[in-house]
Amino acid sequence: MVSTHTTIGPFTFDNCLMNAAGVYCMTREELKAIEDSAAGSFVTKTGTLKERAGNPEPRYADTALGSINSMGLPNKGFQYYLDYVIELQQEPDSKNHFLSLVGMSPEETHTILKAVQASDYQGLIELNLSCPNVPGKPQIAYDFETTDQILSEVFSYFTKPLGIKLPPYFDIVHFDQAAAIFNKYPLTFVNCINSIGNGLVIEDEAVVIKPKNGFGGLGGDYVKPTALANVHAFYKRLNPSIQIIGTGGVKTGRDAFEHILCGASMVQIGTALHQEGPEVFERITKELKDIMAAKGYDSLEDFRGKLTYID
Ligand code: IRO
Repeated sequence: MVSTHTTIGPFTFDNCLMNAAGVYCMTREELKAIEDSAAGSFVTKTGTLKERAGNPEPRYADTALGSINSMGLPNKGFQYYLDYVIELQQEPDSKNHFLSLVGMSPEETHTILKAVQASDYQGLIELNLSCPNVPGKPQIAYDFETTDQILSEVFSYFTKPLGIKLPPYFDIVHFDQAAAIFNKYPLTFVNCINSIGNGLVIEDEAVVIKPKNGFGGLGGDYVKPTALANVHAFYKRLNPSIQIIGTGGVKTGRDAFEHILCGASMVQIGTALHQEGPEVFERITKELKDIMAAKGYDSLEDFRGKLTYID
């Protein structure tokens, strides 16, 4: 009776929960484990034009309140992930997928997207405009002019369903300015949020990750209120044709429920998936369904975006 079925653009998903890019998605083996789990979909590790080794280890640490990472965009090159999602889409019972991509420059991004446009891939694309961890490369979507330029160019040739992964914004004016840019383009979705960039976690007298003297992207409990604010801010500002994927601080069914209440159509799990493995999807799906059943909700449509305010 209670269903967590959802849709993004023209695609349907039996479950609204899936991995967040970067977690459990580096290799075919990891992606297959998500495909075979209770998750409704998977997103690949962000693929660049060429394979990358990423930053020196240790570069990911679980902490009491979440995680910190400075992976530095290690990946097998976009073609590896493109080949795998094309292979899977030929299987009859395959889920629909998200291919995460970005270039090390706008030119590289266009080279990659033109290859994806020309390929047989029929699924969704998530353009990552928010990696906080490549030394010398700022988070693209904090630069509104560059973001506008990239999207303008992308949509001059790209016609497949594409969304963008956003960094968290922290100012109402920035929500307004970013939304005004995104509303100019036929985006299928925005995904809020990537990690909160450049935090610093200390144990005893030392940092816990090696790159950038310990600075890294925060995930988990630290980020949930910021994630919910971004989901809801964009839900309220974007054209209704642009759906929201909610990511940040989801470790229980209640957390997923809150993301949906703020307007999310799909909910991604990063830190908790890293800590628990793919079985996390079964647990959180059950917790979400229990909350829905207790409230008399049969589907996500019954409560999506219906956050109430104090008069
Ligand atoms: O360091 C990473 O690989 C990384 C990426 I591309 C990202 O988008 N977000 C993140 O926290 N880490």
